[in-house]
Amino acid sequence: DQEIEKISKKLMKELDEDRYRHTQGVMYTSAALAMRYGADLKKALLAGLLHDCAKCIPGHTKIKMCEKYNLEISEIERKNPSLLHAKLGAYLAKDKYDIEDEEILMAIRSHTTGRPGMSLLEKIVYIADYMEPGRKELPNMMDVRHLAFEDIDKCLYRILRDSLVYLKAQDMPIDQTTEETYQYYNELYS
Ligand code: DGI
Ligand code: FE
Ligand code: FE
Ligand code: FE
Repeated sequence: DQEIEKISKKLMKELDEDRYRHTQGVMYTSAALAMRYGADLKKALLAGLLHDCAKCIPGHTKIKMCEKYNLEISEIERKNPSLLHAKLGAYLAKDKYDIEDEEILMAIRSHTTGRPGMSLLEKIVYIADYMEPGRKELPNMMDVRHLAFEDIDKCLYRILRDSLVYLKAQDMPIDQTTEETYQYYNELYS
């Protein structure tokens, strides 16, 4: 596909080698999940490809850019500017990569913290980000990869839960949206 090729080339200049490989992994994993669940294949490819487009921008530059583009920065984001790569990525996907589709932009925006009431495409990108083949082999990975094709909502809940446990164990500050997303899906699927 021409658009995918063009964006890939551009991304190769913005990302380091590992991150580029990761985004290719997320792109194809998103496509596989889109096939399984009947989501729009092209949207899944584009959202997966672009989800981390702002990841390799230095922290202080991320903050500057968010201020310039009037993207809100929470206390926790100011302390952990890495979290900003999701909303900044959605902004850049539109501004620099000419993505107009709101579903794709939302999937990029919500891929780090999740969001209560995620669309199918958002779930796909969130899950693909976690389980693409290049990801570190966490102990739960076999289960997550199996569940992803068995029951997407159970899989999403499993990742949200494991991630929150991990963040708390590491004593990392929890973003409000991360917490709200977990609570929302905990009531639905626990
Ligand atoms: O960008 P990726 O590494 O591919 O993946 P991602 O965008 O899902 O980011 C994962 C990182 O984000 C992981 O190291 C945990 C962190 N994270 C997610 N939610 C929160 C968080 N970190 C903090 N401090 N608080 C959160 O709520
Ligand atoms: Fe990310
Ligand atoms: Fe993630
Ligand atoms: Fe990622």
